[in-house]
Amino acid sequence: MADQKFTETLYQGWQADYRCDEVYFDSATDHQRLVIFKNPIFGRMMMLDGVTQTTEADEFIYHEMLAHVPILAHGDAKKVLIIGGGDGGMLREVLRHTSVELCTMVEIDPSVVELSKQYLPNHSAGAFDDPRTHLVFDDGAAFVKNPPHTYDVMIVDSTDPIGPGEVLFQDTFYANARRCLNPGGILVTQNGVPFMQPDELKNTVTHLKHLFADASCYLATIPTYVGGPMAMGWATDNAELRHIDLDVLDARFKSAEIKTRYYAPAVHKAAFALPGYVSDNVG
Ligand code: AG3
Repeated sequence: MADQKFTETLYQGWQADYRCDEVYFDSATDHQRLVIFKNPIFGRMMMLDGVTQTTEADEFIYHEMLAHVPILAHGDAKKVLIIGGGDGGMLREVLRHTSVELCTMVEIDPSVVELSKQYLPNHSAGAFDDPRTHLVFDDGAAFVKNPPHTYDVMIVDSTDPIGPGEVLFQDTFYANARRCLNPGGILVTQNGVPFMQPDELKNTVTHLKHLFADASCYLATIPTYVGGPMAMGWATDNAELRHIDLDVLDARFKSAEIKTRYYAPAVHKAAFALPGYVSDNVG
């Protein structure tokens, strides 16, 4: 079994092989092929349709940066909406904020939630049982057409724009997403690795700029999203929120009393500094 491997097939011309020491699940759900296995470096990891989604070892970077950056920039987020995020890692990070009163999570594939609870229990770490959690099984693109609430922060924790995730990168989705937000609300999105997927970032930010007063992206380096830092899309009508002072973030982070391993106020600030090859795609 030791020389078994799973190959990530996201990119043409470059593949990453992950050694597999144990397979926990490998089968098609109603929406996609879902694999959960163990790798010696990354621990248990999940692939959907041949693309690495999350691993025990590096998930903290992605989840901390997509949750705490918008919530702490906002400063008073009470209602949060997550689109996707079936593994529960984003829900866990959002609910660390005691100021959050409701977190609605909309996942298209119930099997992702079920299997993550079973094989990746540290991702959700009990978050699905939190009374503030409102779990909905639906297509995120359909949900945002007629949401039951409006939200202060919306996090799109999606797959790449292939298969079920494709609609979450289209302008109708972003236009509906904007209507889900309260005034001054913030939308953040998983936007791929810009060195490898420059068009994905360009397309999203172009759409977002038509809809919001301020749109850009910020960066975080996640080892299994190979090829350089990942871009996280950022959109809001309050242009000041991208430039919050460090001492304000410091104070908010301290009073939130959250323990993190990647997020820190200085990292938050630095994440918005974009190298030229990235800012070229952001305009
Ligand atoms: N979903 C984002 C996976 C993106 C991988 N894409 C890539 N490497 N370009 C993560 C789900 C974690 N909750």
